[in-house]
Amino acid sequence: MSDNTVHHDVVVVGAGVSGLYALHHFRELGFTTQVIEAGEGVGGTWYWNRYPGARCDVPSMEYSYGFSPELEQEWEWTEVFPLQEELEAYFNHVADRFDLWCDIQLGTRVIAATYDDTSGRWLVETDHGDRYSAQFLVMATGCLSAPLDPQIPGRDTFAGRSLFTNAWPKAPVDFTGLRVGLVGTGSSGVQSVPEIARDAAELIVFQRTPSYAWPAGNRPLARELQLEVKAQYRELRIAQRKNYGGVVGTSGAVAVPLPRDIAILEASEEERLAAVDELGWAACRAWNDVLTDLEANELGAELFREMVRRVIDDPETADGLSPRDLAIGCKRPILHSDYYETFNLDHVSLVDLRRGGITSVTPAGISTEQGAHELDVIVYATGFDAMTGALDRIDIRGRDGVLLRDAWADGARMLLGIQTAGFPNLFTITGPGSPSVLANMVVCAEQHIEWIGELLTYMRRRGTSTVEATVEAQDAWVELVNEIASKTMYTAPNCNSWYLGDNIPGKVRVFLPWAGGLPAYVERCDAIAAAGYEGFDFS
Ligand code: NA7
Repeated sequence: MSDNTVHHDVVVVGAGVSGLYALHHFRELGFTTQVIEAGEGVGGTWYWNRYPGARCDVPSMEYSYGFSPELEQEWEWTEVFPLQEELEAYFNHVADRFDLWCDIQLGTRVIAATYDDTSGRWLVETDHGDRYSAQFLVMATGCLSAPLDPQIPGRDTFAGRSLFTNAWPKAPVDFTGLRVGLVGTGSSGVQSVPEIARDAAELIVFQRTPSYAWPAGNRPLARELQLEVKAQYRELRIAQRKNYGGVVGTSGAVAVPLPRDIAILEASEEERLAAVDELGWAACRAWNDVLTDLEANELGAELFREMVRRVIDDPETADGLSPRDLAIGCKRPILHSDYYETFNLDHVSLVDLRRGGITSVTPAGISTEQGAHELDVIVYATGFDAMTGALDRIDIRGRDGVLLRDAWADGARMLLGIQTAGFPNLFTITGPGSPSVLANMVVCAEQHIEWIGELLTYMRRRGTSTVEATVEAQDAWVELVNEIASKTMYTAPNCNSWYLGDNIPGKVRVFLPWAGGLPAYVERCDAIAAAGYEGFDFS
């Protein structure tokens, strides 16, 4: 290794939710740690996705670190579901408070990481030509951080302004008087539509697949409620790890309530419609069979469409916004504020691409098989190459020079979503095969980092220098991940989602996260550690 290589115990890639805590925790354990971050600031998702209306769909008081009781008490949240700017401020505060900045290199992208068999160390290279060597490499690169290229012909020819929700400019964007086209109706599109419509002269939403979106019921966080939660934070943190999604539902924030003990298949049409009268948008999921039986799911979907018809004035727009041939529970539920209501405004319209897709972007705007639309701005809310994208974009070479993306050519294979065979001392925070995107990301990140921290301390105590998942344990885990997913709506026959990689042309179709819930996952992690890290090889 050349002389300008900087040596550390741990290199962490990414200064988002995971990377910040990884730095703090590993440093506390006595490991010298360096974080490398592509953005010019910290916060990861909450740094890049600064589009209007960007908001977390987990309540603020639960989407926060539990490692420091002082931090929990001093930080004041203002809303039940926090806006991007509040989250970005929170993560900046964390970096200040725990003196993290000195060990974070901002504005630097890791382009390659190579394991050296002889020294048992990772050599990490950046786009600035820096070289770091580390015993342990921790990829805190995020699950939704590699932007998808929408690959629409002519995209670069547009004469107006093109904006991406997942790389939004820092300077405020003024839509006043402009004709705006928005492509994509996942969470990012759904959140930004009402905000852009507030100022734009015209907003045209280009929708390929209608979403199931539920009103978030966001509101200011009352001081008394905040104090009440703060008084019970210790119990809350324990309860989070015992909850399927790591969200207990404090702050009264339950947008999608738990199902009642009634089967929709046994309900009459009057009873189903009465549920809509009573529960509104929640009615479609309020039955115990909707997420387990496809026929029941379709009956639930019809109740959702009934709500769309009740809210949307124009029948054609209502039909366009109605999901069809798409199971409820296939994709991540979307929470919104006034999304559907926005389509009742005169200057907002929907282009339902199911009736004819986008053919090209032209200098003037967007052309579809249904006609052309002249625009001043195009907003792409087209999503991410989820879970594996950020890892695939770095040349990560393990034992014998094998590239991680080649090792995963038939789908990502990891043990616990933490390690992959053939890549010693490489760890992934919230990687494929862990609850990650199906649970509260902050809780998942803390659990992973603490588990890895214990493993590193165990190795230091025993004087071992490398750890690596065994192929057998990894295969068994991947099989279990698939088996559990196969029993859910995530893999229903009519389900296409980024959980499965369906949004990326050519990506192998494999269900990526662990759908068995956080408690079962934490139990497995703890049992493996208690058994001397069963399934991992040490040398
Ligand atoms: P998503 O949920 O992946 O949504 C992307 C949207 O963009 C989705 O509606 C896509 O339609 C649409 N899309 C993508 N490419 C195109 C092209 N070429 N033409 C038309 N429409 C397109 O990403 P988000 O950023 O909204 O949310 C990601 C996650 O962040 C979300 O699940 C939350 O967990 C937070 P499709 O459905 O593929 O037909």
